[in-house]
Amino acid sequence: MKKLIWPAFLLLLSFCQEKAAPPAPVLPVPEPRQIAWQELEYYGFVHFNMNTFSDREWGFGDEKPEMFNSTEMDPRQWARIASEAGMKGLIITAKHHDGFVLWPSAYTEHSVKNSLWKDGKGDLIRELADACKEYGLKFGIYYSPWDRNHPDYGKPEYITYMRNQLTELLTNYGEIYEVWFDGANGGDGYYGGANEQRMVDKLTYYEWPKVYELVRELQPGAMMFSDGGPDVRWVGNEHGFAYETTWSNLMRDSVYAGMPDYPDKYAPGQENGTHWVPAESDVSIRPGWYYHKYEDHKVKTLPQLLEIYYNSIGRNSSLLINFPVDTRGLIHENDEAAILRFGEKIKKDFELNLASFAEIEASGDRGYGYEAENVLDEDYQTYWTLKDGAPQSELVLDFGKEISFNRLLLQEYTPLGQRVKAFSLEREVAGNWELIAEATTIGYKRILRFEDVKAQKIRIKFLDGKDIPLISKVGIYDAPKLLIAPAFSRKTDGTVELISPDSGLEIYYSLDGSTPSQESLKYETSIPVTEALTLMAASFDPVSGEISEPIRIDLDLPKGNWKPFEADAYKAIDENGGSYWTSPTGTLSLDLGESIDLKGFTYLPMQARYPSGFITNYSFEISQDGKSWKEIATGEFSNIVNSPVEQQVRFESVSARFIRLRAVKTADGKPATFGEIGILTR
Ligand code: FUL
Repeated sequence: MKKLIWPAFLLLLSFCQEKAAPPAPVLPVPEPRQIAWQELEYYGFVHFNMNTFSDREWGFGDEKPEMFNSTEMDPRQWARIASEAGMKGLIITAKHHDGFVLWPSAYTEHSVKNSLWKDGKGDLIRELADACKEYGLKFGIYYSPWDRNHPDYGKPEYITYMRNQLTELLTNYGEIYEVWFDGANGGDGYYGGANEQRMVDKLTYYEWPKVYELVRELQPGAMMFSDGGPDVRWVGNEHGFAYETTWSNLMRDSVYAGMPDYPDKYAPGQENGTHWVPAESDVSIRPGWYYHKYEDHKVKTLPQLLEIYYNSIGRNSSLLINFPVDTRGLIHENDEAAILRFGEKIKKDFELNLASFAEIEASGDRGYGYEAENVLDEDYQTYWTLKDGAPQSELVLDFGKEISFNRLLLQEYTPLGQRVKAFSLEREVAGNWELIAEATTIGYKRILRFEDVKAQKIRIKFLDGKDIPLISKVGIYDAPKLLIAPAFSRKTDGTVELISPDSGLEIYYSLDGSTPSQESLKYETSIPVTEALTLMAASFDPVSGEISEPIRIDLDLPKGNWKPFEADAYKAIDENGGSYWTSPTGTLSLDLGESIDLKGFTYLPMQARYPSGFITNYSFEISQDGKSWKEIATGEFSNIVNSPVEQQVRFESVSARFIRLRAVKTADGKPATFGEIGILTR
């Protein structure tokens, strides 16, 4: 009998116990729509519009609607890929700066209704809205305030036009979760044939308060994005990185879209910011926002995408990754492979929260309902906090046995404001606490990466804050190693350096073309390579015993003794594909220092974002004295504009000390550029 009474009594007590009063908010705090949005974290951008077909980044506004056409256009493919990659929504460029609109707007002829796509009967906004619904994604629109096509741009009439179009977009396509207002605006354009420069006052011209009112009325749940919000702000750069210290608070009234000092002054947010306007990091999966065939080989690599993830979502920002949908109207195979690989890796990194197995103890708590255990569940609504007036505090986690880990994830309960200003992570070593990592802000989510650490007990200290910390989640993870082939670089003296994709991995290599294994040479320091050979290398994880796919690097003779005829042409033989030389004469002549048996040459076109002077037709000459030259090869680099990768030309073996590559023709008629020149002796 006694046995039954005691647990029942305890149960009764817990029902009667009242939850302690919640702490007072630290202002500013998010609106409900912002709280819902922050949980999305990761969503996609689609840049697909007239620029896709004109091969531009910014259209002038004079493009003909007929240029917009494709028979394969498939928004369901975009939505499928986004959802498989783990994204929670998609935002499409409904209208970019060139003014062409992707829906049959009643207010303009510059739209899909006058294109050849589906004989002018298509509505791409509708198709994508439906596809998003089918794949469980939220749907958002990008709308450029700047319109280089519209005759009234710059006049009050255009503001009515903009409001009319927004009304169409926000009433006819179901729920819209984000409305993206671009900060780039004002400048030259077609403007209905006027072909002139039109500047506007970015602060007043668009009558933003009225626009905001309209969006609120038609889509109360929609987040409005611009440099300064009102709901979500630009992170201040286009490479997808937030800041070591990122506040969701912003001096919103001092900010307007397109202001020149925004990135430096306001983008990281301010501790004492007056409004809750969290950061969104936007970045394209390729160099350009729009599709250009010549960037097919420049899709971001897995290590690059991971850097972006940890520097955006890991730093209190959402992440918006762009797909430049191609001229078929599909996400290109390379982009699809990259984003799916990335989605898989992120899933693996956070598969198992080791903290959920720990015993936890706090330096105190606020009372019933705010215990430390709340940080170990996956419920964002429950959090640990303290009695008022104790911003310095700590959590100790005991895993019961030694574990290995390399990630710490923390989340503040932001509905009551962002608070933490400094925190640290330590482990216990022989009765003492040893620092593993420290950082500043947390916000909605903060993730720290560090080398593998072994510990049974760890301590998280909240060192400074605007008030008591409210911690919703502590995550400890052991992210698997990024097991891909090492990267490499070469110096002009021939030395090769192999770069490990992750800490804790070993690298094995061979110099005879064989597939590397643990039995091969182990990479310790740079490898001197003075002859032509094939180097193969792979990364090896000593913990799992797994080895990556190998990379094959075909190396030729070092360039250290080469001398160009013109001094600054060294940039074309510096083993750095990122640098280039522009030749005023269209030729590049080299002294190889000695007579060499040549079997061919290589030409890497310049790799910069806005290329020029690609050689399309060449002549290759040799000389024994550097004075009289003999042409031994001539031809065309056929697809170099669309695919600016290294070109290889082979010929009958010939011995020469001097070589010369001459541009017979360049793609754009501009002076020839040389990214890198090499020889083939094998
Ligand atoms: C910028 C625009 O000018 C680019 O074309 C692109 O749309 C990017 C997302 O925003 O401000």
